[in-house]
Amino acid sequence: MATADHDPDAAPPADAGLFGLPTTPEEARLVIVPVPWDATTSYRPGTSRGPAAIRTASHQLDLYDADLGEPWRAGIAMLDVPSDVEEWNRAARADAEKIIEVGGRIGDDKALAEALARVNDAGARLNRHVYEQVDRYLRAGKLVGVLGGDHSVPFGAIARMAESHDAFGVLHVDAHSDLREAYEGFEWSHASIMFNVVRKIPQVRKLVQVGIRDFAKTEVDVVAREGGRVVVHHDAMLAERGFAGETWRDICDGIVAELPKLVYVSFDIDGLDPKLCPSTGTPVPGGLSFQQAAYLIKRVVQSGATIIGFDLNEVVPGPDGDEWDANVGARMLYKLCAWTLASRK
Ligand SMILES: [Mn+2]
Repeated sequence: MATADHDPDAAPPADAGLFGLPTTPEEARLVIVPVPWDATTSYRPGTSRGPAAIRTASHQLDLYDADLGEPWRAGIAMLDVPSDVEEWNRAARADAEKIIEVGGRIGDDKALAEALARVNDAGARLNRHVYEQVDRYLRAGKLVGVLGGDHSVPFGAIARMAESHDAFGVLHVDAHSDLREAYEGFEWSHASIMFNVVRKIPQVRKLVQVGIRDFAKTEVDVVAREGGRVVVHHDAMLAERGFAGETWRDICDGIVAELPKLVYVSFDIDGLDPKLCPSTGTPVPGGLSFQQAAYLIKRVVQSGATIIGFDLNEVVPGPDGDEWDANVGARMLYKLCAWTLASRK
């Protein structure tokens, strides 16, 4: 069945694609690349199961959007969850657990040093995989979003964006700054994604972080060293401005004004209030409401900026088949898809 014949009011079959759509990657305008990866998750693993859980939960969504009408009609499709990546992840995770157990302090233990080297190799391989997937669909003229997996996942996607765009900004919604250098020794740690982006991708002219509420002194030092290239909107400060009477609209427009006209969105679900993502790996109290986050994305597009790509990560399905985390993740994914499509009209 073609996208145009899809009935959004009918219950989709269990084997339907993302959002219950029949759209194939070939006919889609926007392709979602699922990456089942949580090799270096330090606290609670499970985000490797995020893409499959989000696809299942997405069948429950009503697809009419109050702002944008029927964005799905443009064609949105998610690739199959790659089983080879699942296998690399299992192997890397087994090695990583030995290192996490000793808090990354491997000393002169040769076996641990070898395990660490294998984890770092696996991270580099994952980066190549994501790069190649994104490259393939960009070359086919598609828009691309990446669905993690932990927050190490999008590095290859952002690196690929840098080949198409000399200068762009990253809007980073997260509870964490992710500016740690090789956290626990893992060069490609989920907690190091933005450190790696800032260090290795000069085309990222601006990194604007929103919702940050758990960070280390070394990360504050990275922000200072970058001298304005990295802007942090701490969750507490955003809340305080609201308490003082500033509107969320004004706050969002200030955030948007800091970004270049080309924007990549990196969205960690734990940037939201943890009641919206209780199973995520590293939850922190505070955070954005769903509507605050969706409105921020909307203001980016309404400002005239273009969303060149995005990722959504750190969604962990709940225990015993609880769908809440994946339900919220599917809804945020739909918002990201819808506004990305709208910005490219
Ligand atoms: Mn985070």
